Amino acid sequence: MATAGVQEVLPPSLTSNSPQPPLFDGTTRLYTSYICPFAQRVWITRNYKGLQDKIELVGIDLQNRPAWYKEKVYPENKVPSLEHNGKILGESLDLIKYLDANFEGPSLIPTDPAKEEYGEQVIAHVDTFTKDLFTSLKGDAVQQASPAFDYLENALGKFDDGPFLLGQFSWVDVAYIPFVERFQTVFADVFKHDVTEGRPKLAAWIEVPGNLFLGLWKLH
Ligand SMILES: N[C@@H](CCC(=O)N[C@@H](CS)C(=O)NCC(=O)O)C(=O)O
Repeated sequence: MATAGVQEVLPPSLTSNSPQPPLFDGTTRLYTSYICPFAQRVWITRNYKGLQDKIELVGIDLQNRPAWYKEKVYPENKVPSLEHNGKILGESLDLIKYLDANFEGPSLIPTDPAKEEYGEQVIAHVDTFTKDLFTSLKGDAVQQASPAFDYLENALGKFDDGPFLLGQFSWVDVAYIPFVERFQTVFADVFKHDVTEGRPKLAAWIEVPGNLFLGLWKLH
């Protein structure tokens, strides 16, 4: 894995006062917020594939967004977005696949049809998963979040050729890990609850990608 242990100096996040970087000058840019879990999916993909020198990070301060971002770059006004080949593309899950298909580096999409199919199924669940976790915070969080974490524990048992959701590391792990890492921290800090307790596969899974990738967004 190309990126373990590499610490990148992150460019400062641009604010409403910041001039717009050149657009469509041939540079590939990932417009991002370093703390956004959706954007982190694409950031992980970029780094896993070893594309740090090919894709420039442009940090955006979401609390004090530059007007040019919505007006000139990405009308949806969200991060992440990717500037590539004269176009701006969005949506984190689409961008993982786009980077995988259009750039060099190890692939994140398995070729085994059984893994491909199961991957699509687990990806189709990710929005429900994150919604359920956010909703749980409004009630008895530990109890209400339990089925979501059980879902992952169960999914992790499907392939046994590695600790990841499809056995081998894939885009499915990338889709989940920024959210799981966050909720694990919130549950530990706020509710004094370890979400990996009684979930050995989840514990092993969090440890591996966690060690590999958490450094990406804990540097600033
Ligand atoms: N479905 C989008 C969601 C992206 C998203 O909601 N990003 C948040 C930051 S974490 C954002 O840009 N929010 C700004 C806004 O909604 O105005 C994706 O997967 O890329």
